[in-house]
This record gives sequence, C-alpha cells and structure tokens, in this order.
Amino acid sequence: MTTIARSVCPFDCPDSCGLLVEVEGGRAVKVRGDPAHPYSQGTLCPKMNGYDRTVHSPDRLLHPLVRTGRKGAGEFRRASWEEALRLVAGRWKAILAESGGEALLPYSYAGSMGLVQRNAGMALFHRLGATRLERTICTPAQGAGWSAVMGRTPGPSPDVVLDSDLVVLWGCNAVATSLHFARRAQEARRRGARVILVDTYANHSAAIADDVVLVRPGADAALALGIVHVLAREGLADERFLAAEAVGWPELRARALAEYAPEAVSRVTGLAPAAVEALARTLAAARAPFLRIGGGPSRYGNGAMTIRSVVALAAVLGVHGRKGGGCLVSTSTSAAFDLAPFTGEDLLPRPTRQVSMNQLGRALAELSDPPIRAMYVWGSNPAAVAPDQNAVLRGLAREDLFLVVHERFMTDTARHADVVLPATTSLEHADLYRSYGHYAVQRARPAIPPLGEARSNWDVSRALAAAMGLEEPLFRMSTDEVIELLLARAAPEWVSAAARARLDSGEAVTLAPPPGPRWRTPSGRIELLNRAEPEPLPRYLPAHADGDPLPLRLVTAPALYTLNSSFQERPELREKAGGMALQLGPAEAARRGLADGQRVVAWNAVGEATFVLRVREGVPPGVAVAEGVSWLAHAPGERNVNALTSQRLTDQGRGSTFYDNRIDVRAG
Ligand SMILES: Nc1nc2c(c(=O)[nH]1)N[C@H]1C(S)=C(S)[C@@H](COP(=O)(O)OP(=O)(O)OC[C@H]3O[C@@H](n4cnc5c(=O)[nH]c(N)nc54)[C@H](O)[C@@H]3O)O[C@H]1N2
Ligand SMILES: Nc1nc2c(c(=O)[nH]1)N[C@H]1C(S)=C(S)[C@@H](COP(=O)(O)OP(=O)(O)OC[C@H]3O[C@@H](n4cnc5c(=O)[nH]c(N)nc54)[C@H](O)[C@@H]3O)O[C@H]1N2
Ligand code: SF4
Ligand SMILES: [Mo]
Repeated sequence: MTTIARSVCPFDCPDSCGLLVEVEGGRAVKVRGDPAHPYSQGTLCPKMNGYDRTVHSPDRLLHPLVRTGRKGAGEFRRASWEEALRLVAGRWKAILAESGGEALLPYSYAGSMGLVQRNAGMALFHRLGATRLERTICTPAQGAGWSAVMGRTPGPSPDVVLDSDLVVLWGCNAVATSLHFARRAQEARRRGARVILVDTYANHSAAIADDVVLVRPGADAALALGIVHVLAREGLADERFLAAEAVGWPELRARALAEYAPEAVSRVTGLAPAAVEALARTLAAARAPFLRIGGGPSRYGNGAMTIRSVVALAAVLGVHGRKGGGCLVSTSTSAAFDLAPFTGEDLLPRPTRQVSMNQLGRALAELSDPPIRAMYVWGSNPAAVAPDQNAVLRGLAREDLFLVVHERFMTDTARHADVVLPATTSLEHADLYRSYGHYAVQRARPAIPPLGEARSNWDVSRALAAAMGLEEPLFRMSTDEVIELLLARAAPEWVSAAARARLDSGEAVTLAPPPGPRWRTPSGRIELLNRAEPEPLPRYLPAHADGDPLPLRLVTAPALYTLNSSFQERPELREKAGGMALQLGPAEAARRGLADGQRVVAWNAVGEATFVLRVREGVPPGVAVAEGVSWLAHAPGERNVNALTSQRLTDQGRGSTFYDNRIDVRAG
C-alpha cells in the first residue's frame, strides 16, 4: 500500500520547496514536488528529484561508531548508543573539569534548515559554557549591506518579479541556487521583460538572460556607483521617489558625480565606459526593474559595502515605488519566530568566547587558555566547506582533539572523528521550516521511521544532556513539544490563529510581514547616507585579493548538481556534474599551454588543488571558476577548492570571503 506524506526540502536553499513523499512499507519510494506549495508549485530541482536515493543510500550511517585506527584513517568499530553516549559524556566531563567549558567547540551549520534541527545543539552547549560559534559562513555581509540602507525593512515577495519589465540577476546564479525564482524570471520574460545577468562569468543563468554583463570579481560597488553617476549626470534618477522616501541623495549624488565617472569605473570593473552608460540607461528606461542580489558579491573583503552600493542603486532607480519593481536580497521570515526559549542563551553561565566558523583552522591551531580540546559537529562538513582546508584538516587530525561528528554520511569531517553518531534525514524527523527566499512556512512530520539507529539532532542533544546529568526541563521536551513552543511564541502579527491551524495540518502557509512603517530605518526613510555606519556613504573599497600577486581571480561558485558538499552520495549526480573542474577562458588556457580535459594544479600561498581543466568561452580573462565543493574522496588530489581559499573575513559581519582569492595554474 502506498501512502503519501507531505514534507519540506530541508536544504540550505532559498526555495524551501514543498515535497510529497510516497511511502511503501516504511520506505520512501518516490519524492516529488507538492503542487499545493505556494512557491515551488510542484517542481523540484534535479538534486531533490531522487531524494529517496539519498535517504535510502547504501552509504547511510546507521549505527554509532568508535575510532580504532589513527585519526582520519576512517577505521571504526560499531558501538551501541549507550556506549557512545557514555564515552562522549565521560570525555567531556574530564575536559570540563580540567580546562573549563570553553575547551569545547560546537560546529554546526545548515545540513537541515528546520528551526529545531538546525538549532538543536545550542542550549546544550550554552549550558556547558562552551566556546560559541559565529555562524557566519554564508552571507552576513549581504545582510549588513542591506540593513545599512534599508534597516529592518522586510524584503519583497519574490512573486513581485512577475510584473517586472527588467529583471537583474546580480551575482545570483538563480538557475542553480534558486530555481523557482529563475522560473519566475522566465515567466516575466515570457510576458515581455528583459533579463540581465551581472556576474563574473557566464554561469547557468546566462541561458535565461538577454544580456550578460561580466564584471571583475569584487568590483560591483564601482559598477553600481558608476551607474548612479550616469543616472545623476543624465537626469535619470527617480528624483520624486528620492525626495519623498530617501535621505542622503544630494550627498551620494555628489560623490558619484565626483568619483565614479564611467572611465574611472572601467579601470576597476573591466567594463567599457560605454557599457556602464548603456546599463544605466537600460535600467532607467525600464518601468519597474527588479534586482535579485545573490550572495556572490558579498563574499569578499569589501562584500558588505558592495551589497550596500547595489541596494543604494536600487533606491536611486526608485524600484520600490513601482508595481513589479523591487530589490530582493532575502525575505524576512526570521522575524516571525522567537528562538530564544529553545537556544537557551540564558543558560550560558557567562558570555563565553566566540570563534568564527570561517577561522576554524586558526582556532584549532592557535587558541590557548584553554585550547580547543573537544569539538562536536552536526549538520556541517567543515573539512570540505570551510576555507583554508589544509589548516582545517591539520586541526581535525590533532591526536589530542576529541572529535564527535553527528552525520548522515561518512564525510571527510566524520572520517576524522573519535565518535561518529548516525543522523536521521529530514524524512525521518519532524521540524518547522521557514524560508529566506519567500514567505511560506510549513510544519513537517516524519514520513518514515528512522533508518537503523539514526537519531535526530534534537534527540541526540537531549540524550547528551541526560548523559551529562543536566536537568533543565527543556532537555526533556520532545521535538513536537519544541515545535509547539516555537509556534506558541511566534509573533501573532505574523502567525495568526488561523495560520497556526493550517500549519498544524501540514499545509504550507504564506505569511505576510505585519503592517508597519514602509521603511524600518532609524530615520524612517531609505538611508543612502547613514552616519551610524563606519562610512556614512557607499563607496568602492578594494577587495583582499586586489593586493595578492597571482594573475587569476578564483570564483568558487555554487554548482548545479550539488549543494555545498551535500548530494555527493549520489553517483548519478556526480556523473552529471562531471568531476572537479576548473574553468578558464581560451586565452588564459592558451597562454599557459593548457588544453581542455587535462589535469591541472591550481595554487596560491594558501595551498593547492588538482582539477580537470574546462576551457569555456564564458569565463573572462583574469578569472578562474571552480563550481562546487567536492568531497575529498572524489577530489583528484584529496583537496578541493577550499585548499585555495583564505580565512580572511568580510568588511562587516565577519563573513567568509570564498571568492576573494587569487591563483595561478600549471599542468598537473
Ligand atoms: N545547486 C545549488 N543550490 C544552492 C547551493 C549550491 O551550492 N548549489 N548553495 C545554497 C546556499 S548555501 C546558498 S547561500 C544559496 C545562495 O548561494 P549563493 O552563493 O548566494 O549563490 P548565488 O546567489 O547563485 O551567487 C553566486 C553567484 O555570484 C557570482 N559572483 C561571485 N563573485 C561575484 C562578484 O564579485 N560580482 C558579481 N556580480 N557576481 C559574483 C558567482 O559567479 C555566482 O554566479 O544557494 C543555495 N542553493
Ligand atoms: N569554496 C566555497 N566554499 C563554500 C561555499 C562556496 O560557495 N564556495 N559556500 C559556503 C556556504 S554559502 C555555506 S552555507 C557553507 C555550507 O556548509 P555546510 O552547512 O557544512 O553544508 P554542507 O556541505 O551541505 O554540509 C551539511 C552536512 O550536514 C549533514 N546533514 C544533513 N542533514 C542533517 C541532519 O539532520 N543532522 C545532522 N547531524 N547532519 C545533517 C549532511 O550530510 C552534510 O554533510 O559552505 C560554504 N563553503
Ligand atoms: S530547489 Fe532548493 S529547496 Fe527546492 S528542492 Fe531543490 S534544494 Fe530543495
Ligand atoms: Mo550559504
């Protein structure tokens, strides 16, 4: 007999698609899109079509494991949960007694985006007084750039774009990373809109664009301000909108006119002055431009200022005042929920030290008083995804580091563990999902029972709390009770009683930002000038790699068939992805005597990695592109692209700078 369960895609993707899971005899036999989901409307990306093969993969971890070989060798024996929990609690207690709580480092990110499973370890580690992790690997600089101009103004609904006549994908490979936004952009295009891609190379989204504008990596602030210059000079800014809704236009205008003439911008961006002028005129001529700003331009030493400059440009165009116009960085569903009763900051004995997840290598090597002696990883694969891989791997291989990893698969991180704990997939546990790309939220119940002895993040957290002798009532709550708590504490102006009832029935519910001032900034207007910022006006700042000596800027963008290091358990997706590739344009390849398909080594001061070379027209001179972060087991040189990325941080938000590095390439 086949039953059908509703669920939600748990991955770190703006789409948070609705799923229908066909279940037979406790197995998920097919996963497809839920036509009733208001945003994804029944379609899934190629990764999630086939999620049943991830869930029932022969490589799933099904039992706790204890290390038998040397660190990182991947030799383990099976253990019971009881033994594993006793072992972990015993070691933690000894370390806490000798060195204090800060010797413990939890490391987690977005394996699951569910509010419960994503935050499941927080209360436990707060209670233990552990070192705190700054969860800043993704796009904190993007958020900082938005809020410098827009404060807490909610992002627009992505559906607005359907009425736009000019869609700009600005550093956003929507076809790969937000498929259902790409579909809306295509729908707008069918209705007559023009689509422009502003990126560092012709990525998969070039296929849905009318124009592709290639800008030098890290130079978008100069481009945005150059466009502002042309708008100001030619009287094309939306003066009426600016006079009514913004502060600081005279100041921004003066700066743009003085410093960002197309000729000056050309030197920084690599775009001809005429191209900057043409783009400005196209934007100004549109009735309702919609700018979708991706995370790409924010992952640089100047990332926050770059996003701030593009968000300021959107205001100068007056996009917010028009039907179909808008500027979407992310949506604002996080404001609907109060996680504090669950994450338990109040359990912290004192404000403990914080470590950036972008500087894990440094933390494991350099921290003292106390050094990090134990690490607990869940929902993340730092051996593959964190920058400066050699430093991370050196740290994880430390014989004196007690490493516990809670995982679905034997990742490169899990391989280094002393104790591996098996994790459920999203079909095996309950959760509450919000989205950062639209406004629908949904509650999911388990579709199938846990495989083997796998346990969810929250269940393991509770079990560890019990093994440590912690008695707070929170640690006795079931997952459903936590979901009830989060829903009960949800802001009523976001989640009404009627919405709540629909959520309980498993439906996806589209929330609306509560009524409030149009611009949620201190001045009540859009802040082109913001004196509370370290710099009152947007400007172009150099990126870190501008000072590096090597010739190629390395863009390490997301891949189509993987999501960060996830989905590599699936041979058919690996085959489609075609291996770990480095893309160069024909001129850069020829200059080095390199040919398509050959093995190459990319190198810089941080490290080196081996790739297969792909020679592609869409990659401009001075740029190299590597899509995706491979499992090291599938990497020809046992290092992936993150052996080439650095631990340097963004200008604001202490974010990652994954795209802000230079390399050179030689035959491998
Ligand atoms: N298939 C797939 N989907 C994913 C992911 C994945 O890895 N694969 N990752 C998920 C995650 S964690 C996130 S955060 C989201 C969003 O993931 P993001 O990383 O925010 O992805 P995009 O918004 O597509 O932005 C990447 C694009 O920015 C471009 N870019 C890089 N530097 C610059 C620059 O200086 N200027 C300009 N104009 N463009 C630049 C890159 O070339 C690339 O095309 O996607 C999620 N979805
Ligand atoms: N070079 C380069 N590096 C990057 C990026 C890039 O663009 N370029 N992108 C960066 C970005 S934007 C991000 S957000 C980070 C993401 O980094 P991570 O959040 O570490 O993402 P994943 O690689 O998907 O790893 C998630 C892991 O969680 C596991 N998992 C899934 N569900 C569960 C669960 O319910 N419980 C437990 N315990 N485990 C689970 C999965 O098996 C997987 O191994 O990577 C960053 N790294
Ligand atoms: S598009 Fe994103 S949210 Fe939708 S199924 Fe694919 S990974 Fe999941
Ligand atoms: Mo991310």
